[in-house]
Amino acid sequence: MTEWLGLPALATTHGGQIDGLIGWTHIFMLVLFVGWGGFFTYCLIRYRRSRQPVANYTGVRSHVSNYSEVGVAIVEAILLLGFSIPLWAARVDHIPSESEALVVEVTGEQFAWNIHYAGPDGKFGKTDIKLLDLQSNPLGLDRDDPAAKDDVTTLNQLYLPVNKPIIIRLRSKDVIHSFGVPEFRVKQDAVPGLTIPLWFVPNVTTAEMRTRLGDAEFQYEIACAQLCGLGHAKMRGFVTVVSADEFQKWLDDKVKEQSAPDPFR
Ligand SMILES: [Cu+2]
Repeated sequence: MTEWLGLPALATTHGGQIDGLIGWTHIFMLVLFVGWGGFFTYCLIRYRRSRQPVANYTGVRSHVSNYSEVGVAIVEAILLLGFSIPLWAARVDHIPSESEALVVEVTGEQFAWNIHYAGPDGKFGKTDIKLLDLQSNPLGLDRDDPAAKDDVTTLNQLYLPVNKPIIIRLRSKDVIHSFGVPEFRVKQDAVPGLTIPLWFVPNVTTAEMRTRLGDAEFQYEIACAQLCGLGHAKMRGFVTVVSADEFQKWLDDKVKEQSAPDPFR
């Protein structure tokens, strides 16, 4: 219904509502544009100098402009109260419970996305700034913490199961970044010192999207949506949406790979 907007393909359950709102706002703005434009043109011609050489001291007597302004205000109130606020409330107020969702911590830094999964125990291990190492341990994860043993971290690779609520806990290590995935219709600033949750339900796997778009190379991309420094344009992450089974297998493999004792320690 909103194809005429030319938005990126849609891949989350709530995205249709956002597109609908964008669509209605465009239609309404078009009506306003034509209305005001027409009125402006009418005034230019009707009150041109040759026809109206002397100012009219009584002014407009009709109330049409009052009524039309009230009409505009009503439509705006409907868009705001009927569409925008409920949609916003669903994003920020009705976050699904963590037991039925997958929680992933995403930490932005100049210029990469660090992804952190809690692993099979569902508990995120402790992190400590003293353990931070840009190459080997960019999150400062304390592998001696029992909860950290099965944690999985990746750089710029976010794997997600399809049709499951995903809660992202968004953070930043340095400056303000912004986590944006256009196909998911989500965008949220990552602010140093804050942990900001955002959630969505991806409903199209990467493979399905590749067939749908006829593009075998297609990737969901995390684009940093705040100018965050010189490497901002390179700050890309990739999201791979897979079936629940494939996700489990990927996670198990990663757990095995990353919890193996480090021979260099
Ligand atoms: Cu950034």
